[in-house]
Amino acid sequence: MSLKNMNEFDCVWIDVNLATINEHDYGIIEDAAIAIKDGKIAWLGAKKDLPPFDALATPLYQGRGGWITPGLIDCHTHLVYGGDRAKEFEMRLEGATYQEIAAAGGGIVSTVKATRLADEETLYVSAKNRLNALLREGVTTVEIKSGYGLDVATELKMLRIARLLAEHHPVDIKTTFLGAHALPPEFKDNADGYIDLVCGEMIEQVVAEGLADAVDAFCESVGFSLAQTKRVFDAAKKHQLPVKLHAEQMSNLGGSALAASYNAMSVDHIEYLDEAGVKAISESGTVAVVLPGAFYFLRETKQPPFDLLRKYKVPMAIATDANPGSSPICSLQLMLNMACTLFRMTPYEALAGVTLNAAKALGIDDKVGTLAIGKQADLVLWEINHPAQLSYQFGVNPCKQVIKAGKVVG
Ligand code: DI6
Ligand code: FE
Repeated sequence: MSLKNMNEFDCVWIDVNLATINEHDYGIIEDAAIAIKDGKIAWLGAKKDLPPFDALATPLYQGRGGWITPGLIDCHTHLVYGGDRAKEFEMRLEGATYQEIAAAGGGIVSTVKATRLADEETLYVSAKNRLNALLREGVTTVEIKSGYGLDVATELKMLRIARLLAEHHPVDIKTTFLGAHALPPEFKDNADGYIDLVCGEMIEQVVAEGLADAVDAFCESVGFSLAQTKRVFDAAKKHQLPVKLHAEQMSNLGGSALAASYNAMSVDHIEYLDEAGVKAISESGTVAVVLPGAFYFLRETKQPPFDLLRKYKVPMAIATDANPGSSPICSLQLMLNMACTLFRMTPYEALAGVTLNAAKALGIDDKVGTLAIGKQADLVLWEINHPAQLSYQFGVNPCKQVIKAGKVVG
C-alpha cells in the first residue's frame, strides 16, 4: 500500500472497547479502535476494520482491554465560591437549630460574605482544585454558575474567574449567570428591588463583558417567586441568552412549566415536579437534571418523578451541584453511584446522564457527549470490565487516561 492511500490520523487507540452512548443503550463496540484527527474523532469501529494508516508516524495507544467512553460532563455546579460551611455542618450535627446557625452567620449568606471578601487568586485556586478533582475522574466539560456574589462587582468577579479557568485549564467551561440565587442582606424585604438590579445593571454588565453562556434562577419558596423568575427570563431573552432553572426542589411552584415556556435548556433538582410539569418540559425538549448529591446531603426523601420522566421520554442528566451548602461534593463518579442507589436509575441511564444528556442540558450535544465521527475527541479510558462498573463501584478511581480534543490531559 502506498502512503498516498493511507489515512492520516494524529493518534489511534487500539485494544479498547467503546461505549459510544446513544438514546437507547451504551452503544457498545468490543475489540475496537478509535482514531483522532485535528482534535476530532476521525474513525471508530471494530479493530479488524481499522483502515490503513502510517503506523510508524502515528502515536498508537494501547487500551489493554479497557473501555473508552465520551468525556464526562458536569452540567450543574457552583464551583467558584469563598470559604466553606464545615463549621455550620458541625453545629447542625451538634443540635443547633436553623435560627441559631443563621444567627451565627451561617447559611448561604455566609458564603456570599466569604465570596465578596475573597481575593481573585484565592477564589481561582480553590475552584481550580475542585476542577482538578473532577478532571481526575474523567470530567472534560463543566458548567459553573455565579450566585454567591449577589452584587454587581462580585457576580462579575465570579464569572471572570470561571472564564479565566476556561483559559488555563484543559476542561471546557460553560458559565451561567445566577444573580437570582438568593436575596442579599442589603435587599432584605425587597426581593423585587433586587430583581430590578439583576435584570438591569447586573445582567447588562455580564452581557457587555460576554461572561455568561446562560441565565439561571432559584425559583422556590425560600428563593424567588414565579413572577420574579419570569422577569429574569425576560431579561435573559432580551439579551439572547438561553435559560435554565433551579425548580421544584422543595415545593412545586410551577417553575418547570414556566421554564418550558421559555424553551429552557434544563430544569434542575425537580423533586416536586408533577405530571403537568413533566409534560411541559417534554414538549419543550428541556432536559431534567437530577442532583443526587443535594438529595443525599439534605437527607431529602421525595424523589424526582422518574416514572413520569421515562413515560414522557424526557432526557435525564445527572450533575454534582457542587456547592458549599447543599452538595459539598466534587465527584461525578459518586453521583453515578448515587443516581443508581438512591434514585434507582439504571447504570445506562446514569452514564447517559453524564454524557449525552448532560451535553443536551448545555446545548453542546452537536459537539460532545457521544463517540461518533466528527465529534470533538473528548474521551476517557477506564480500567473496567463493563460500563456498569462506573456506577456500581465507588472509591477506586478506574480513570486511566483523559483525552481532551485529542490530547492526553490526565
Ligand atoms: N439550591 C441548593 O440546593 C443550593 N442552591 C440552590 O439554588 C444551596 C446553596 C447553598 O446553600 O449555598
Ligand atoms: Fe445548584
